[in-house]
Amino acid sequence: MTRKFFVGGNWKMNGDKESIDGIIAFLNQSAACGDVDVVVAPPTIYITYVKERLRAGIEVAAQNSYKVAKGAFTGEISPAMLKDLGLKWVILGHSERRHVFGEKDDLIADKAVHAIESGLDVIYCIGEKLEEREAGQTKEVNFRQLQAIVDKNLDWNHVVIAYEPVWAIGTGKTASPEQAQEVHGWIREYLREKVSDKVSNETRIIYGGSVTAENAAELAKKPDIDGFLVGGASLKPDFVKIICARS
Ligand code: G2H
Repeated sequence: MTRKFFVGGNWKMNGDKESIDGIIAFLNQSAACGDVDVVVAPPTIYITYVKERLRAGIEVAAQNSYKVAKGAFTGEISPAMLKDLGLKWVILGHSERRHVFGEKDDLIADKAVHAIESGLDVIYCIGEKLEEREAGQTKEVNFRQLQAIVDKNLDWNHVVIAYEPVWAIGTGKTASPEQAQEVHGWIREYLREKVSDKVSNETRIIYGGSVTAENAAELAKKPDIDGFLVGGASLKPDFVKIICARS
């Protein structure tokens, strides 16, 4: 089964117009390399600025969206608004949303359902904390986070799963290719058991957590690693090497 390689750049709460111009310049100048989906997620306020300047072939994602289309929800944005701007993707359930802002599985699953019903594709993030890994709970935690959307019976054609072990995020401690592959394999088997062979075979499972130009190629060789969600390194020209990691 060949799944199209997917590389997302999650800029988190970083950037201003000047630095974003620099990122757009290296992205727009990069040569296409192979069959790869490239999606960047700027801070919400810069989405239009980025979208108007990026070359065709690079999509823009939001870093979050709410579970309803409109209403009295100060500070939130809806999938309908993202669609209105011409966006196709949203990141949901990122560990910073889960652990800094206290988002729970139910809310994230509701957001995923609403985003897909509204016409967006979802990068659905899951991952265990260090203490959970050390307590032998890696499988349990990732399966619980996954089950939240399995329960919703959603259209899996519109989901990319990002496995991001929290202990590897922004710490410089990347999961080894073997550690990442082990969990990606578990996730794929879980999808086979709980959803279907088709969804298990076709859903892209990408890795996130201190991915760099140096470690991307080895990670990309693993059979169940279908791409990356990249934070810090997506702000630098080396991001282009990560996009090309499988080429
Ligand atoms: C994980 C990742 C991007 P970083 O959060 O989603 O960030 O590559 O900086 O660890």
